[in-house]
Amino acid sequence: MTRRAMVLLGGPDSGKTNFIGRLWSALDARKGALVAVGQPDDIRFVLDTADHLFQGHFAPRTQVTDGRRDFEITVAPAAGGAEADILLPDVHGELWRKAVISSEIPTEWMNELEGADGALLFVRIGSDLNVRPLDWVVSRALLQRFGHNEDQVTLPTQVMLCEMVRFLELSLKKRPDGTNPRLSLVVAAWDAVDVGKFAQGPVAYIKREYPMLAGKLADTQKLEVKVFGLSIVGGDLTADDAFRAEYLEAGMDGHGWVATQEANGGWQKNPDLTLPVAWVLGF
Ligand SMILES: Nc1nc2c(ncn2[C@@H]2O[C@H](COP(=O)(O)OP(=O)(O)O)[C@@H](O)[C@H]2O)c(=O)[nH]1
Ligand SMILES: [Mg+2]
Repeated sequence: MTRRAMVLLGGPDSGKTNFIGRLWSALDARKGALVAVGQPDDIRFVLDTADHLFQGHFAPRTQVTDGRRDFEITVAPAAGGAEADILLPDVHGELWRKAVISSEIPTEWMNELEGADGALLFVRIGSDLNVRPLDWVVSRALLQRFGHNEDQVTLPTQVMLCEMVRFLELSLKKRPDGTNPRLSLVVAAWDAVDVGKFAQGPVAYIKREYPMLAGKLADTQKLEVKVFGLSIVGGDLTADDAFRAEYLEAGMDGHGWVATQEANGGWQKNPDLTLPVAWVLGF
């Protein structure tokens, strides 16, 4: 069997853990492009997250001390075909942030990055922890100046995202067919945008909010990139009581979607939450 590792990265509070929990439920429900083959070994944290979602709550933020947890599972294309073992390490966003500030990736993650041929990069609408863009030159100078005192640096989110993309360019390996590694850029909490922004799509959102990241991704010769909007249950369980009541009534199945771009350029909600992973695998 092919072992296909991919990395999951993004800043703190960007939606990574909730996605992993929801992804497991979607793989297990066997209705998407990608289905689970058997039961993974140790997925207690994934089940915990899924449980929170079942009960109508987003999973609470991961504690820094948790460090890293892996979700490892065998998947196959629903249409039939070769199985793949995928490894999705959920590294706490704070640890990525520190790695970017110090320009040093722990050896253990470096091995993970070098063994992977794809990645999912998360940003989230409305995160309190999104740090507004600063001038790149100023940010660079800040990084150099405070590089050894990492807790004092407020790293602008887009500087961090660009550095993460640079890590990926440097370390991901080619796909088994010799083509460039794939990166799904996932804009989480896409249910939080209004109809007009939804129609413009997450690519336009990235260009507007993170122009430097958009530029970096447009220029890269080393990665194949696709952008998705994501809503893990189709609405906001924290702030929207009417939505939460309807969700609790109907259950999680059928809730949640991925926004994908159609051939005509328009954006559609697709109920298949496995798509960002299936695309990275090429399934
Ligand atoms: N409205 C909405 N909020 C979300 C969604 N996904 C995540 N969130 C919010 O984002 C917070 C952080 O998500 P989490 O998965 O813990 O992020 P992580 O720190 O990257 O693992 C959650 O507590 C939710 O409040 C979504 O699809 N829709
Ligand atoms: Mg987390």
